[in-house]
Amino acid sequence: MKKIVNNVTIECVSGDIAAQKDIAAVVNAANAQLRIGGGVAGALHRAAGPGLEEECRPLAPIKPGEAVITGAHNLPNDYVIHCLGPVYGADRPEDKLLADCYRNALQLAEDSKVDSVAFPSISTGAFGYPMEDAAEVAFQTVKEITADLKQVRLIRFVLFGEDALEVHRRKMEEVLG
Ligand code: AR6
Repeated sequence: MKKIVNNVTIECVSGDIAAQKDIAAVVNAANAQLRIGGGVAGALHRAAGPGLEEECRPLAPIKPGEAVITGAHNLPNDYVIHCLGPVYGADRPEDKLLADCYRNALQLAEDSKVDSVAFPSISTGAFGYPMEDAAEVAFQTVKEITADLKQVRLIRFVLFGEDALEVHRRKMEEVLG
């Protein structure tokens, strides 16, 4: 499913964030220490190899809502953008912190002249953010920012499984029309 807003294509697919061969920058749902973890952080670090953790070490720790950019090592991309999402119910206000993740990640992509970015559904795994609410924040934030993007022309949401894809499809229709 695709929408075009201000000349930026926004799409949802189901798949693995570590296998997005045609995308310049993939976003990591990171931990504060930027170490290998479970979920997205596990998949990306395993596929990237140990060089990614090494490059991350001097950049850590990061705070909820922050993002940093590194090379992609053995991943089929040019960059990894690491975002620390809010822990639902603990880092507040969670909607603002989650929006900061998307905004800061896209700003780093712009600064690095990246034309395509793939996001996972940040905070909706180990960090417990209800997916429907998180998807609303994600699409609203992306919608608002499209007018300012000069480099990024494709934003892909890579969802883990058909249920997650369906939630995002519905929300995308609601928010982006
Ligand atoms: N590709 C795409 N989406 C995935 C993948 C994948 N390979 N694996 C899981 N998801 P999470 P968080 C989905 O837990 O909630 C880590 O251990 C998953 O179903 O990766 O931000 C870090 O070390 C969920 O919908 O990220 C941190 O400590 C979404 O991606 C903490 O978890 C995010 O799940 C970050 O928690």
